[in-house]
Amino acid sequence: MSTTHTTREWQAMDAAHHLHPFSDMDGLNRHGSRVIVKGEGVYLWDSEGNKLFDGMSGLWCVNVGYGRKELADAAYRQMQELPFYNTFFKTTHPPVVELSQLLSEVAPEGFNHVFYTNSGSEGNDTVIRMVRHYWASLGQPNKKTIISRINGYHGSTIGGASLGGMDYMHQQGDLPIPGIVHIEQPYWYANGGDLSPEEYGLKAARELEKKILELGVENVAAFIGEPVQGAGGIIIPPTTYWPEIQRICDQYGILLIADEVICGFGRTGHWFGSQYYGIKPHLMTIAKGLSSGYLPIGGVLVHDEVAKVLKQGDFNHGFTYSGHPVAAAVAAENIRILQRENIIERMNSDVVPYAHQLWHDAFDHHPLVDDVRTLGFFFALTLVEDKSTRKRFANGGELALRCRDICFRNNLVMRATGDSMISAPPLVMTRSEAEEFVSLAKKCIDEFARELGRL
Ligand code: PXG
Repeated sequence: MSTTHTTREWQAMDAAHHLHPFSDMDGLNRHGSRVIVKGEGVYLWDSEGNKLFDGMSGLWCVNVGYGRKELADAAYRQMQELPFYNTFFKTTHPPVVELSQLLSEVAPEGFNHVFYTNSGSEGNDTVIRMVRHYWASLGQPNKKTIISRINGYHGSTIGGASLGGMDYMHQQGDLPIPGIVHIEQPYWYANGGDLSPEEYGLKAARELEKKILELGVENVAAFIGEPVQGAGGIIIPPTTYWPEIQRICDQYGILLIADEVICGFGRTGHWFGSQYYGIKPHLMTIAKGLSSGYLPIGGVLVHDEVAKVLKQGDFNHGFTYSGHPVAAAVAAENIRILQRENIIERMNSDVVPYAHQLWHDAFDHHPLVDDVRTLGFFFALTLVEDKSTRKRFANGGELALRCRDICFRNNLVMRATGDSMISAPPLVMTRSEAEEFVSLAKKCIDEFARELGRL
């Protein structure tokens, strides 16, 4: 495994020089980072030789699993042939053309164009500039405001974090930027009160209509949302929500943007989360599963209706590495793997129903948890004080972090978000791996419930 340094040496160097994202550095360095050295399939290994089940697909991205030689070969071949060239000044290259062609094959009808970035955050920054440029090109420069949602996650750049609805991010760096406003998230368990999920889904969607009328439709450019909120805690909207959002966007003629960074490339059991919900966005932000995380690449899939306007002139936007040939070659091979191995169809016909059943059998009647939820390869539950009244813990966030630490000690990677425990394993998880995953999760939640005197 890691032979050049001992774990302690890696940890000391890490503490001395590396600022981690979204981390309490003081706490982290007191305990030392876990050093991950290898991955294969759904598993990871640390520098002490421990084998972990990766219930987070890296960071919602390693959809085809670790250790894919085809992807390493694609990168190696492309690095030798043409490691870099730009696409700014009347040039292109085969990997970016091939990937664009492939994306228009797998994307929903009408999505025949793609703009490349290096990440989801840059994708959403691109979206902000693109929708404003679109409306300005149509002679409506005042249509600038983008409506987003509280507790949505759209990235960490200034644009991405502004679109996102995370207070604790807005507090750092004076965000959101002007022209971005937030409405309620469709989170029935927390906000639904006495309404049925279906009634509440309509109510939450109609917040969009209220906001459009309040701002004046002549000032509103677009609405953006994740089909299923990922980082916000795997929040699966009621079935009535997205159709009503679609109706409102259609009625008022504003653009609908689906942030597919997590939902895209199979996570929901469809190529895109928009397809699961039957919605027709104008733009879709993509990243993560596009390359299964093997190299950084993201982008914006653009519907013909918007592309035909953008194609009439310059869009003064782009990154040195937009459509980087090596990242593009790896992403194209990743899509071919998803196609060749029928990974999405296989999930749906086999592992998804089985794993959902296991998850519900393990947790539906568990005394510490409620709002047990599954969709495609999303698995989540909420730690609750009293499930009969949907009463949540006042210190739920802190409890979930303690629960996550128990999982980590037991070699299961799960995330804690607020008072939810969430998981999104690689899409290649087999039935027997699903059994192992759910029994590990159950063992950890039981251990925590015993610690709290709830079992
Ligand atoms: N949109 C969505 C829906 C995301 O989930 C981004 C955009 C930004 O992508 P980049 O590639 O710029 O990170 C994301 C990223 C978490 C976590 O804690 C989630 C993300 C990133 C980091 C942490 O769940 N999602």
